[in-house]
Amino acid sequence: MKREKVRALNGEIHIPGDKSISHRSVMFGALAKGTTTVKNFLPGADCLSTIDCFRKMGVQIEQNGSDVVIYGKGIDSLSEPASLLDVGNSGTTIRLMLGILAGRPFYSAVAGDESIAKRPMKRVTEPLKQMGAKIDGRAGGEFTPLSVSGSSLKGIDYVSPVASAQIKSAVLLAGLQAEGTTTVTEPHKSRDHTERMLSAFGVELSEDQTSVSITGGQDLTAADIFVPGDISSAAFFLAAGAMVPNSSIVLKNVGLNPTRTGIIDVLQNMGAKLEIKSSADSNAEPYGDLVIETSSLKAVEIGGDIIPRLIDEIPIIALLATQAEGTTVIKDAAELKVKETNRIDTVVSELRKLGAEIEPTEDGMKIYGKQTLKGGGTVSSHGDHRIGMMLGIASSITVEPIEIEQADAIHVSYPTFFEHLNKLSKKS
Ligand code: SPQ
Repeated sequence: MKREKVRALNGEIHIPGDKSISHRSVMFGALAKGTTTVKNFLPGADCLSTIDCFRKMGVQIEQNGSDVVIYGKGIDSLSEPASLLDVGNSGTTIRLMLGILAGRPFYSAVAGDESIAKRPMKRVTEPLKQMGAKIDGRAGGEFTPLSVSGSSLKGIDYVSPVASAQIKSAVLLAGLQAEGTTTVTEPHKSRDHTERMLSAFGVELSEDQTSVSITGGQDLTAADIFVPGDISSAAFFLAAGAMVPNSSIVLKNVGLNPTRTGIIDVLQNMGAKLEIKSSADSNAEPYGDLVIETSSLKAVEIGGDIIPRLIDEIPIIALLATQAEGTTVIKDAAELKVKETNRIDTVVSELRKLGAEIEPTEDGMKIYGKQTLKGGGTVSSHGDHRIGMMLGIASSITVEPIEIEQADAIHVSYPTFFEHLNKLSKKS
């Protein structure tokens, strides 16, 4: 796909539903008793994989664009899938689903695409095995394909070495089916959509800073869910609005859960003209409208407990940093190495192709600003949606047009991304 510089970005867009919340709405709706309705569901490839997997376990799910209805009959009604549960590119689907499958009394086999086959699974299969799960796979359960023979589980007190909502959620979902209480403690608090949505489905949890506990044997009751816009998708347009001259963009209904708003803190620290217009709440998830204008930006240092609050935004923050005065340092972000791609390597290699001065470090990167990005060549998403969208935004500021290979990867989380970018763009 060939993309070229734009003169300005102006107008208003509705950011599609949050990916993390959309996955959970289908999973918890499938475990609940009763009819769950979901509005503003994200019909991206990852969330459609989740729907497909639960249909294979006998759950009736109707999906019409961003409207979904799940006819739940309770967790005990899930049935043995007759074929492989294919999660596509979705780490959230496989890791959360493993927590559910671990306690179901049937056999299942789970796998995904080439990227999933490289992503570490022991971070989830190990604690699940400690609870009594029977899971096998390549390298002793580290890599897909994985097989799960459901068994009876017992609660554990798990101290996770990394802040990860996928680990926390998998253990809690197994804990829901386990005897006794299960507690997960993290080094820093990760996104808490599982906790908020389980509460909306009537499950009791107790939380204490970086720990959360659940007692097994609780039933989920169907709920009506409105999914706020995904702040990780909005982040691309927040960055674009701040970097492209003569711009002013309104982003409607963006999720503002404090475990996800690190990008807002970073933009404000960089000096961006960013305003939060209004805010509301749905199923305990806050959201609001954001307004961003062209801004002069300064470098920042990012590390510590803000990292889980913006982990998926680091590719776009790296691009932003090329347009900021000074040197931006991102540290404590080694988790980037085990995402859809090694996002330290792919961000550095693709931004260098555009002419950026950027260095990888063991746990992050250093970006030198302020630079003119020349562009003019071919870059690739490497099959990673967030790299594809970062490059899409980069093309709006490069001097020469750029060719983006594997741009289709964006369908995982934001199928209408280029449509929205074109709608806002004034070409020179
Ligand atoms: O689902 P997947 O493929 O893992 O997606 C990513 C993304 O960029 O969209 C990660 F690559 O988001 C994760 C996120 O990084 C989604 C997620 C969740 O919904 O629970 C949690 C984060 O991952 P982790 O490993 O910190 O739990």
